[in-house]
Amino acid sequence: MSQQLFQDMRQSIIDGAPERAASLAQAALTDGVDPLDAINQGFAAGITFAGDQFGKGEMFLPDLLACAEAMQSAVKILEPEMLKRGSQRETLGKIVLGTAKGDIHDIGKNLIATILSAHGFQVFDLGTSVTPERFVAKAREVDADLVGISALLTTTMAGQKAVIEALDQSGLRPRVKAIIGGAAVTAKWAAEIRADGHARNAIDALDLARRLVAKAGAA
Ligand code: B1M
Repeated sequence: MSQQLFQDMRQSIIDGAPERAASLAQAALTDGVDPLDAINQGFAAGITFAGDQFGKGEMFLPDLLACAEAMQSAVKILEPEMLKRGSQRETLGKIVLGTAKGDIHDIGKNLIATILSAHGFQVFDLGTSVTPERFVAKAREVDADLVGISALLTTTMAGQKAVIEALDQSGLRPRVKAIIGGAAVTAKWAAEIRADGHARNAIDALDLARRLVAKAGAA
């Protein structure tokens, strides 16, 4: 039953069908499917396939945009349930989150924001194409514990390094920890730019953020 549902979800993204994606997301909630499973096993499989096709030149940008729109409409339906499932009152820490300068990919970053806020983090989402100066200013303004920089393009990964350097220069680091993520981000890149950690998905990001604030609290 779920396997067929996941398969239909994947296909709704590949077809760039936002209404079908939204109704499948609703069906998943009605059936009690974990919204993160719906994303990881269903919808995200579709957007990954579409991205591969695009990379091979077998899909054009307007079609990829339609796939992204379908993905966003599914996530919008699943979001309230993700927040509800994780909802807790205690504040674990504050995180300033954004996508690196020049990068407008925000589906993954928005998922990270949802999961972190559902599990007790206060999230200050600066949106997309954020300059290092804005990351630093917001981190200072809200007295952040963490700064999270997402980057999906190999070219904008340099923006993650620029944010970390700006945090160093501002004197906010090492107290404020910098975490990074995005499809092409590796442990090697994270070490090279001296990030405090990297995560491959939303659950990894939650574990990492929890570990970093706990370590800072114990120090
Ligand atoms: Co673009 N795009 N795109 N795109 N796009 C990629 C990234 C690409 C790999 C596709 C490909 O060619 N195969 C390629 C990059 C190649 C490269 O640099 N190596 C690419 C390109 C080239 C481009 C354009 C340049 C295309 C063009 O204009 N010619 C252009 C760039 C625009 C810009 O940013 N300046 C562009 C545009 C777009 C759309 C607008 C059409 C759309 C984005 C819509 C939106 O985000 N609102 C889009 C999409 C959808 C993709 C793919 C297909 C899917 C990305 C996505 O949403 N995945 C992508 C291919 C791919 O990644 N397989 C691709 C689903 C999401 C849930 O996963 O974002 O990986 P993800 O996030 C994950 C993890 O990475 C991690 O957790 C998330 C949740 O699990 N994570 C973090 C992410 N951020 C994190 C931060 C953390 C921790 C973990 O801590 C802070």
